[in-house]
Amino acid sequence: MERNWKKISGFDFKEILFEEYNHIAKITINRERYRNAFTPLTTWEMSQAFAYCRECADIRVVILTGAGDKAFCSGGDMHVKGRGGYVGNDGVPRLNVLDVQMQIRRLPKPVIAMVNGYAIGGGHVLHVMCDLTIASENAIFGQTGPKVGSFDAGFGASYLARMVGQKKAREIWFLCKQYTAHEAEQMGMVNKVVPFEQLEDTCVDWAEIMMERSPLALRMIKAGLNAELDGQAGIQELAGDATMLYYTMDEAQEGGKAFLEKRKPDFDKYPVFP
Ligand code: S0N
Repeated sequence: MERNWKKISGFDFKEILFEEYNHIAKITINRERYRNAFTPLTTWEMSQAFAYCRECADIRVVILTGAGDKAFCSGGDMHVKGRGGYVGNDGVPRLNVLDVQMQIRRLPKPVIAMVNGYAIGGGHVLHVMCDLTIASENAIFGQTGPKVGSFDAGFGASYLARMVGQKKAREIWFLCKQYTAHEAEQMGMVNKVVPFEQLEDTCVDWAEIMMERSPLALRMIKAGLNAELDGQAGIQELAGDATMLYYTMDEAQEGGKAFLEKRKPDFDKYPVFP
């Protein structure tokens, strides 16, 4: 189905498209010529788009994808790989895709990877970071790091291993083979495989189903699933959500009010659940 994706205004992005339809934001890496490899500018723009998605209450689900029908993302752009990272126009080497990884993980809304072709290297890690992955039948998955002089031993290794198991994760990294969409689905890192023509429809359908669910319930589930794996940082995320909820309650309001009114707070009037 043809959808009227509207450009989200206020940004002058050069390497991504940032669009919205029915409370769904779509972030598209727009470097088709290079199989949607990312530069420091691409990842900086993605960071800004994800920050907007976090702040904007109207956005309920995010879809991450790549332009065209050949690639989701082929990782860091080798043309600008220098010593210490990927070098932008300012001459500074950066690994700022790591910030994008964290933004996806901490976004209190579902993120769907819409994998429309190659998800390779750092591009593979990006789909791993997303909450759900829906892939077209032509999608190809794999890591290449040890073949091309890089590696992602962070989420790209440990979170991948949680998904596919330690043996498979080691195979993926040590051999640098490529896997079909169905193989990736069998390994547990893809939720659904569909024909290319149905890819966007399926992602939007899934987004719309999730939008019928309680946003706060989804937020808490995501934080809980993260917390199990993320140690103190995961507990901080979950605890932050608990604090946010506490602040919506009269009991928390009473404490602040009492301070400002220079009296003792009366917490006894609020229910205590077993
Ligand atoms: C994706 C592949 C398999 C597609 O093959 P296909 O369809 O045969 O197309 P090609 O002819 O190969 O490509 C078309 C044009 O696109 C260019 N291109 C493709 N990928 C890249 C890329 N990654 N960088 C720059 N250009 C790319 C081709 O060069 C070609 O251009 P022309 O027409 O001029 O020849 C195939 O293209 C492929 O294997 N690509 C390389 C994939 C790869 O190895 N990617 C890994 C890159 N490294 C990372 O992502 C590392 C991540 C990382 O370093 C990291 C780790 C930890 C923390 C942070 C980071 C970080 O990156 O920030």
